[in-house]
Amino acid sequence: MKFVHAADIHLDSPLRGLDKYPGAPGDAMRSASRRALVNLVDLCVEEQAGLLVIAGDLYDGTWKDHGTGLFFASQMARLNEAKVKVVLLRGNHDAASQIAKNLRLPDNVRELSVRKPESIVYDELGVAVHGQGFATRAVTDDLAARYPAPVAGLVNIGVLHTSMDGREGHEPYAPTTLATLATRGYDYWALGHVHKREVLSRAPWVVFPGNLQGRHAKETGPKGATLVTVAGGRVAEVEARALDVVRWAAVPVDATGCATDGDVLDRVRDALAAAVKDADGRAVAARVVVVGESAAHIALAAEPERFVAEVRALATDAGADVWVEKVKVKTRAPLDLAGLRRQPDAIGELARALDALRHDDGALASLAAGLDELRKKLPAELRDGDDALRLDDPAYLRTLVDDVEQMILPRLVHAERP
Ligand SMILES: [Mn+2]
Repeated sequence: MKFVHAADIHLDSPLRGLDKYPGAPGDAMRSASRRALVNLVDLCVEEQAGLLVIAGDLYDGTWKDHGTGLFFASQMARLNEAKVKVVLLRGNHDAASQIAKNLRLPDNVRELSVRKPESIVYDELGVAVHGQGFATRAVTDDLAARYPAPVAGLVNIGVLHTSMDGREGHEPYAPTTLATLATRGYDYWALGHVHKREVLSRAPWVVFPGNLQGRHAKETGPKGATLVTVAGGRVAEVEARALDVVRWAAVPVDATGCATDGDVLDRVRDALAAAVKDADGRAVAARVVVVGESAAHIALAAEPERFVAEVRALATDAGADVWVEKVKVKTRAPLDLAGLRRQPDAIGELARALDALRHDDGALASLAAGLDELRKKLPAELRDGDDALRLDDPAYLRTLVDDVEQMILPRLVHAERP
């Protein structure tokens, strides 16, 4: 008997940060979560799995319209025809309190209660499934501690939406520990919530399958579900299967030694080609980060918009489905900073002032205070999140000093000795 463990499908949620530009593959990106779900159903059918377990956050939140629920129901009907049972429970995103609309699902689908832990026994599969879903968005109790006793003679699967003992970037919901899970005496813990795949234990098996489809630039690499083979009444094999249709890729490009921006573009082209190859025919959403000490720095820093446009044009020309989500230029000029700071002229004075600011916590704090009015006027997406302009944070301002140094000094030096 095989079963498939998935979680965090976030059906119909958009992929983030993919703005439109000419030639960008828009349709492929918009339908990604649905097509990944189709891949999940295909996997269950092809592997003749007896059971699909979905460990929460099937939906991203309440649906815009019934289309989302109807699409899920249609895929569950395909599993019903193939005689695949489905057990799901609600996570923080699709907690009972979050999803107002109701939906009739085919008979093969069972939802674990949100009121108390319960067990569903499939004698024909030799499996008992235990779990409790989220009634409200923020469940802070250790739900697993009250899960039912295992059923003797069956393979016992615990389903839980949890942050365990804390995972970076994830809300601390239904926290628990490996020790608590082990006391339940189950064979396999099918977890959800954490979007990065992780096998926490092999005895018993405790697995985050990761989300089905990466949704933003931090969710790179293969995404999918976990295929579990049961033999002789125990878990015999656990394997990751990639089911994503758009692969997020971090594409680092080292511009060290490049003489011109054209040389850098050649390296970007090669790096994008490698990312496309890694994605095995999927569409790629790429974040290109150019680093290194390079004479091309002045050209890149002088007209960053032009460079970004050229990178995107190059991705479009490549013919593959590549979406350049963002281009970050973090190159440095081949400058003798220490030498510049010793110069007795105006450039030397500026170089010294920037360096002094970097090391002066008081000055950075008063700069932060001076920028406070500006910070309050920033739109929300620039005040929070990964790429926020944290103008109230002296450590962040210190990184801006680095940027300013690399923006101004090379051009002044270049203007003096072209
Ligand atoms: Mn979640």
